[in-house]
Amino acid sequence: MMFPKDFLWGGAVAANQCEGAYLEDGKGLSVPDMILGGDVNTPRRFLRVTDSDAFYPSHEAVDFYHHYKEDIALLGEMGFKCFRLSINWGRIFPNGDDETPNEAGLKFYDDVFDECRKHGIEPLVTLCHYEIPWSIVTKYHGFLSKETIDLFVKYAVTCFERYKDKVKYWLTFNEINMPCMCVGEDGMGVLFGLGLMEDEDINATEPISQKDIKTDMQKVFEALHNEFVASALAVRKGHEINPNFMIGNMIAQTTMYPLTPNPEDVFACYTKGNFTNNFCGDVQVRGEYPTYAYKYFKNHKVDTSFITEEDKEILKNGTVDFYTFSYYTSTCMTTDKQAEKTVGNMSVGVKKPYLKASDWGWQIDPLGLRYTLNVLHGRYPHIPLMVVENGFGAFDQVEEDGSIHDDYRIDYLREHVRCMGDAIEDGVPLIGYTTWGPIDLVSAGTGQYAKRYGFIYVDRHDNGTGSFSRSRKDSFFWYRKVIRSHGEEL
Ligand code: BGP
Repeated sequence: MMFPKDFLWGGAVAANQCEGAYLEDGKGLSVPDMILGGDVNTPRRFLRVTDSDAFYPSHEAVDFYHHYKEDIALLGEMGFKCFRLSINWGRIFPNGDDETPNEAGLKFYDDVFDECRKHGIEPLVTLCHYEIPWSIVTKYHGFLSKETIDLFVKYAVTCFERYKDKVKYWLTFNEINMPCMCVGEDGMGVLFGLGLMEDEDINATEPISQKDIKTDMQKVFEALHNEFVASALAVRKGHEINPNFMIGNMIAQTTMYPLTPNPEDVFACYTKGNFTNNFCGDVQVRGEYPTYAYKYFKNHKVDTSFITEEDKEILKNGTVDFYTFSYYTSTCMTTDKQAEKTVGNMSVGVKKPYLKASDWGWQIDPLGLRYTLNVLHGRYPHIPLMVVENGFGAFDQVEEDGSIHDDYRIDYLREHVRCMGDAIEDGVPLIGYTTWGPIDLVSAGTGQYAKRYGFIYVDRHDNGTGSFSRSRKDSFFWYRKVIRSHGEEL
């Protein structure tokens, strides 16, 4: 195995999926606080929080807010070199447009980063992992408004200045391409990513299923453009504050293959994959909109006058230092309308023959990760890559003696680590790997506790029972061995 000695082995979480304490110490509401739980057969629903006693997974999540010391100590015990986590924007600016930041929120992350350093763990911080303050949705329609660019930059600068000596690695927006996958299909992805929602839906008094939340193509791409601008401005400011910062983008990667060698399938795959997987990365790495994006907009009657000359200049001057992505699954493309659909990380496509799938239907394709790394390196040869999410959501069984034998998770991770090692040998400059949810947390897609990714089990269940106590699964010991041996012992 070819993993470098300074490889950033670790895990990744998002504030809204692990912290809980959703109104504690001055935090304001943010988007996920409005999304009810679901399951593999029941889509999540939106309902603005009233006094309802409905189940909102983010409100308690796994209570990392009160367990962070214990959790980070466990990550340290596994030998983590890196811990990816997000700052919940609403803890810092509870209403999004507050004059001054909330000191209690800033202090919390100071403590978290200090705790990481104590255990020799490098934090990798996502500034916005679907955590747009709710007031920005209601007052500004999320990133549809130019004012939100300024609000984000102010928030980013506040974090950069406060943590400039504690955090080196930053990501601006989690899975910035999510709206490209969801537009016209799933309004929850658009709400998560852009904080964009129609007033009629915002004010609904009955829950709205994620598929029924309305999305408007013109508005989605205008808001996404503003997000690109906000990201580029933040990159620029960050480098002014600390020239050593490494600031990256983050893409939800769903690798696509043509279902058949029929050129029609090959071309359908190329155009779809290019837009969903590559478009945002091209803007953030190369600093300009690619020509195929203009073609897409033309085909979908999106007026692109929002891409001004001034904004083009900003994009050019705010390109990222490294490219990061999530990778769970792959999919196939075909022009055959009868082919059986598959599911994945909000992705659309059809089932790939040959592959097994998780209980949530996400197909398992480790070699696809090696392929993806090689393709990405070919596309952006001058910057390092990092896999910042990968993992296996599964039901875990706790034995009478408290042990958890999660061989299925180990099998999944082992094969993906092996393929990353092969990619490094192929010449890919891969600098790190953070598995998704090293501590069990609530799922973003379904809102469940039962869909577990962790090396560390959290005793909490969808029926509201459980003590939040933590315990080590078999995979905990396996990952510790992998890190200790620099990927030699799998
Ligand atoms: C990514 C998100 C994460 C995470 C992961 C797994 O899209 O960045 O927040 O949740 O997918 O998805 P799920 O939670 O639906 O299993």
